[in-house]
Amino acid sequence: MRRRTTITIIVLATLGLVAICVLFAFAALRIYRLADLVPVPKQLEEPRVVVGQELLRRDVFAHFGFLDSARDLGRITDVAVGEYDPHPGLDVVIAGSRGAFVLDRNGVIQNQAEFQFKVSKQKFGPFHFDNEESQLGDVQVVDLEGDGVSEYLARGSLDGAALFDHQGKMLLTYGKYTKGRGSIQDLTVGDLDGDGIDELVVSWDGIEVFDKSGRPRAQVAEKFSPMQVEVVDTNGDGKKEIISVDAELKIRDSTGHVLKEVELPAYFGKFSLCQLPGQDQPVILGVQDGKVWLIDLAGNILSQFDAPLSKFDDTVQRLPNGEELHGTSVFESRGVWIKFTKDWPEYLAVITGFGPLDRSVLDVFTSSGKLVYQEVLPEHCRSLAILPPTDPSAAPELLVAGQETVWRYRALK
Ligand SMILES: [Ca+2]
Ligand SMILES: [Ca+2]
Ligand SMILES: [Ca+2]
Repeated sequence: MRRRTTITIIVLATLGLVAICVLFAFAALRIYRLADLVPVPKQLEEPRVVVGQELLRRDVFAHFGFLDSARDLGRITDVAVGEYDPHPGLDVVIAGSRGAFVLDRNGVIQNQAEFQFKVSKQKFGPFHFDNEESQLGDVQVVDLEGDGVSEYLARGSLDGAALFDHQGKMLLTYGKYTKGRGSIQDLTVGDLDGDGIDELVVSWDGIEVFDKSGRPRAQVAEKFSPMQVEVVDTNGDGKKEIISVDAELKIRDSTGHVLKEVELPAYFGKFSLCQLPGQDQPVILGVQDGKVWLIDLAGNILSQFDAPLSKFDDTVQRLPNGEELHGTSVFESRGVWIKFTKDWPEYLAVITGFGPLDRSVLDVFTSSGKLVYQEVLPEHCRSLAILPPTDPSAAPELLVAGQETVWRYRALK
């Protein structure tokens, strides 16, 4: 009898353990595959080249799979090409939510940084555990002093925004969520006083400016603060201003006070700055209403290119906790002008991402807005960069960064 009871207890305990494991696995899977909860619109279901198969060739520059190096890198949020580590020579830096890799031009890893997050003590019922504060938003490659050694800027989320040095050591963090204040909207960097060292510009209940070490410089309190701020010289006088773009372009001086507001014909939540060929000042690039917009820093519309596959009905999915997911609105877009070969004109390559979808669209336009290449990519892509050739007479390549893969495009001739 006793033996049977013991066996029953063992069986029940094993079953319980298995059930707990299954539940945990399911929970982990749900978090990782959150994107799967949002229906992919028909037009984006199948990753494919839609237009211009004969124009460009794509291959994998680097891949960081879920089981290998992705643990050190997290999901990729930025790719940058330039002089970014102490060894001379061109670097390709790939930054993710947990760290960054420096690669050479052939995609060979040179070194890596693992971000050292803050750890706080959390209490859950009778249990205490360490909570790693890694919800810091998209990470961007920056160089605060222009010394050719990269730093990493996490632009802010529930655990605030943060700066990491080249080795991944946390330099500062700011703007963590509190019940009263919410969390920081955005943190960006830029040299506002022209001394060659970047200042930090924060959007959080207004605009705050700090020096590189986090000492306060200026503050303007406001009820609503912009979702995104950037630092750029808007009028060509050599001094940089702070800009934000939503239903209007707002230009502020280096202390955060508004200098100028220009109404825009569409609402842009996120935007990027894009360098026009042969011009010093960048322009604002945004994708909205099925079009790629280029807007100069005085607020003039320069062009609107039709970007089919960037506009869908807003599919809303309700999660069990009541949270709504807006699946298919354009979330963010970035663009670069690239001359794929000596004989081709400059093309504008734009990568567009959609909320939490595992898809992006790469559009390549001529300067008059003709779509010459279009591809649906199987990952959420947030960044693109130009890889210049070693031999100046050769052709550059385009790098496009998805969450796990960085692809390389070159001209097919
Ligand atoms: Ca630096
Ligand atoms: Ca400065
Ligand atoms: Ca200026």
